[in-house]
Amino acid sequence: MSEIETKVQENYDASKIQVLEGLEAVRMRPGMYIGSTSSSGLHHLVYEIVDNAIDEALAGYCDRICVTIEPGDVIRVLDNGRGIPVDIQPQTGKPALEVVYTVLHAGGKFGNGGYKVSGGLHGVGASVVNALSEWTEVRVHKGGKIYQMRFSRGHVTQEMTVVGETTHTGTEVRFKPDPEMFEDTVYNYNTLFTRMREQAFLNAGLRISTEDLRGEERVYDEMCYEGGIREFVELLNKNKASVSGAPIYMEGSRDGSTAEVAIQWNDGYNELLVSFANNIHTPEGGMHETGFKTALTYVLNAYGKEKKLLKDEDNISGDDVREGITAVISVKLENPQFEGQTKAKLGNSEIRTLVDSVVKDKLMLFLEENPAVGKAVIEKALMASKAREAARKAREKVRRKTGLESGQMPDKLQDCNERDPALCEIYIVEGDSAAGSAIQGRDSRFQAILAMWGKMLNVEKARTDKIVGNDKLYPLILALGSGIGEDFNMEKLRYHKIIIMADADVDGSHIRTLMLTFFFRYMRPLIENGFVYSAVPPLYKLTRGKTTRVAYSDEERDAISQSMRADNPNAKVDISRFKGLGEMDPEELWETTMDPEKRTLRRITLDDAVRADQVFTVLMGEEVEPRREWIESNAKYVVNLDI
Ligand code: TSJ
Repeated sequence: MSEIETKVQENYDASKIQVLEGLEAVRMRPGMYIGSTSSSGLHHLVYEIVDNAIDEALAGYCDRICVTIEPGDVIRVLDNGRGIPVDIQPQTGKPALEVVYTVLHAGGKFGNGGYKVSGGLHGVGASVVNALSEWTEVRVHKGGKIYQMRFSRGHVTQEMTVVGETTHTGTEVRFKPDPEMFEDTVYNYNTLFTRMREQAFLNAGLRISTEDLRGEERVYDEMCYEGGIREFVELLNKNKASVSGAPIYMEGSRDGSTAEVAIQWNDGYNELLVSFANNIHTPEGGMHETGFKTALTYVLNAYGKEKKLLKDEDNISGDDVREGITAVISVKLENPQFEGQTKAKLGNSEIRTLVDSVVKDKLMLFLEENPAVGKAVIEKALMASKAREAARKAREKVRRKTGLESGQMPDKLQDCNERDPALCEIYIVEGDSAAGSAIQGRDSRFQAILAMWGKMLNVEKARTDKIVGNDKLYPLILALGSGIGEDFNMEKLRYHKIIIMADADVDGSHIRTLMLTFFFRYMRPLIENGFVYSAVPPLYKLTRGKTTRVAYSDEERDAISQSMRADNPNAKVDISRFKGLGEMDPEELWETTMDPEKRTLRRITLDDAVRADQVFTVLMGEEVEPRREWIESNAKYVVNLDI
């Protein structure tokens, strides 16, 4: 309070008092204006400034924006727009430029014809950045002159001055975030780059560059996408095979709002929907997404029936039509209402109607003109629908069989005697001969063995229904007892240690990848709770006379070999490589890999599973090129997935 009073003393001009009060409020409660004073708030300052330049681009006067991180984490933003107006405003008697920078909420309220649709999370703009910066410097190129003005923590430190002449127009802003206001004032280049690239996609033809001058080497990226969100969809779908050709683009406008949608289906099974309102990401979705989904489902059902690709009784669901879809939705509207937990959900219901009608009209038209795409998409949705039905039946079958009867265990399972799941382990073993050794070598009181197939992955493709409805995984689902997917129930889990025992070679690695992918997609809580393990079988057997030892790595092999010869360096130590689990006899397997007293188990983390899922997608996908690239760059990793 006393600080404001002091300023009242200093500045007799009443309008100035108000200005100071406004920006003092920003410094008192920065979080209210920029979300937080953590790294996210720090980056938000840049977005606030860039948004102004993007508005100028939207208005059609600017096609170039440069964002630079200068040494000392000073930010510089430059555009080639008309330049912030510098004329004296009649109401305040001050240059518009000064008002923009010193009056809260002034952004966009001056000039004319400015179509204000962008805007940061809180839409407060330049004055907030000024308030939260140690210093700010603005230069405007306009009408042949260069105007400059400086500020510090919201105060004017240099009145607007002409500092030179110029032949072009544009605005240049430099600011240094105030360390008194932020927990950390170091910028992350990648964060800015990603955000700016997103903005470049959302504003077709706008050239945005990002630059980092802090390090020894200059980092520079330039983004310009003539195709706008079409190219965004292409990027998101980069390593996937399209089943619908190039991205399908639809747009339309009504009552000053516009909607743009780009979609493409790939041969995968995931749905990726990215939506924006006024260039702001809306991860919580909202009316634009709702309109899109309704229209998409409607159009594909209507089209499919009209073209006799669907039977009258077929009804493909929203989930089915969106299987494998990548979609970017971008709407621009005058008064966006952001709702939800994180204010990232669009509430304007008129936008639902707009997106709905754009997609209904334009997609129908597109499919009429591109019947091959129409057919491919309907067929895919129909497959999805059938897979979903098969999965549902498989779940039901599991549900029935794992019901009350306890004698319903699969043939391939040799169960243990113990009944308390917390004390029980199940070894999932690849191949019949390894399973045979495991069955004989195990401690049957608490160790169960489930024999699985070998080498299936080379022939199997990655359809979701082939994972879920797979006959070969069915015994596993039955043995674990917990159900899958929506029906998963931890209470019913029969073992708290699920141990994947596969060879330390490529095939073993494939098996592990499939198993982890399966657990990750359908029984994720098992991994989250740390119930899934990988057995660690030995790689080498070392023998000297009657003494035999095993090693789990090359280093250990060398160390053991040395220690076995400690008394006599010339002694002969025979080293042989275990070729596979199948070659071990039951005692060997027990002692090296299964005995809880001696074995090593590697707990599978969610990270491992995510990686496996990605590996699986790449390895099993139809696209040859990324698969080859991936194998080449990860050759070692493929062989030794988890060692
Ligand atoms: F606001 C700001 F300082 F943060 C900022 C504004 C920062 C940057 C990098 C650029 C801009 C900006 C503002 N670029 N272009 C404009 N344009 C206007 O402010 C402008 C110019 C002329 C007219 C007009 O009606 O003649 C209207 C406007 C809004």
